[in-house]
Amino acid sequence: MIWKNIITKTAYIFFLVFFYSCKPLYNSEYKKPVLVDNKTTRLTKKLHKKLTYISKEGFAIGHQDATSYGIGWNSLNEMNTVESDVFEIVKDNPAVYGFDISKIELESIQNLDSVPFNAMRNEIITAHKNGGIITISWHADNPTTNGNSWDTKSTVNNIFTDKTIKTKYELWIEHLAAFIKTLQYKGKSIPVLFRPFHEMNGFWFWWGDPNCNAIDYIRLWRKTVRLLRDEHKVHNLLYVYSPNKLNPNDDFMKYYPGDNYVDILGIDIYDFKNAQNYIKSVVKDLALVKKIATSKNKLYAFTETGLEKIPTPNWFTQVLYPNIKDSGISWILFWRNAHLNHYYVPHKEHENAEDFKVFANYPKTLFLKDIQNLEN
Ligand code: BMA
Repeated sequence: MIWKNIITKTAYIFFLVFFYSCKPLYNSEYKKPVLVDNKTTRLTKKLHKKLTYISKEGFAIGHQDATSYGIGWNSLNEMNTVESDVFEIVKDNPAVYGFDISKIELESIQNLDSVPFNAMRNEIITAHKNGGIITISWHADNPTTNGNSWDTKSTVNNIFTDKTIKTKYELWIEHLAAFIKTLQYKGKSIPVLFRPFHEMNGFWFWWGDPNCNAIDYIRLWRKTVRLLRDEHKVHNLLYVYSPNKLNPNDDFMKYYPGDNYVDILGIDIYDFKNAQNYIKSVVKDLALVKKIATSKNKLYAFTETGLEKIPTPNWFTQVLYPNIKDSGISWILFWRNAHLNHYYVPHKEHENAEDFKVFANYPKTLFLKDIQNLEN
């Protein structure tokens, strides 16, 4: 009898130890999401979980083309010693690395901003290896005119009604899938936050309002997901839907492709040298995105932002931070540091460099070192 008790007790203790050691690092509030791809890879599911955990602690800081080039340097230059403009200031890299695969559809060797795809692939692998998160946007060309993303001549309907354009678009997705499939580390696909056809409520892209109506947009999005997921068996993507800042008559959901086609909601909002307007949009739009995303058990993010050349003193600590600190976003992405007339993260000599450092020291702003040891 005594032995039986001891055995039962020991088994119980074993069970408890086993149960607690299996308990995920993430808090118990983590509700298993329904993802767009039910064949999504284990690492992609983990990325989703990691983002959930991050959003409870603060938000991951991202920079577009962070490691490709910056002010006064380019990674292609053999003499280059700079890791990223973020690193130059805060001695840490961003947690989120943004890339754009414009021109991959044409099998071009480099993207619209002259980043060679081979270099991009290496940067993606390194970022992932170091525990960073990858997000990819796609400034796709216009399949009807062969103009770029800003060629607004109507084209989306042609993808469904014109056989030549349809075939061409499908081939483009084949090229895109082929690139995504090369993003591998230790034999496993690198998870990617894929953010195609962004800012569709703006007038500047061929997939945007009024150049493409909501019905066509949704058809295009769904077709793209189906081609990647079902035909090309790409299973390492989380799909991110990100309209631009909402103008008074805009409806965030007007172009929404549906819960089964979107994993994460986002929004792009820029400060066009009007802090009051920017703050108003940030507060109002992020609250709305939060409300919608939460009701759908989806994550949400501030998918693009910045103030070009950052002329406003203490912009990061006084304009941006107080208005996002309790927003619940998973990440925020500053746009690219292209050259001295187009950059969104301060360079070393910039008057806001110190302010960015202070911003980076706040507990909620998570850079690479803050997230790299979270289970990957
Ligand atoms: C825009 C600008 C362009 C760039 C494009 C794609 O916002 O930065 O110069 O070509 O993004 O990265």
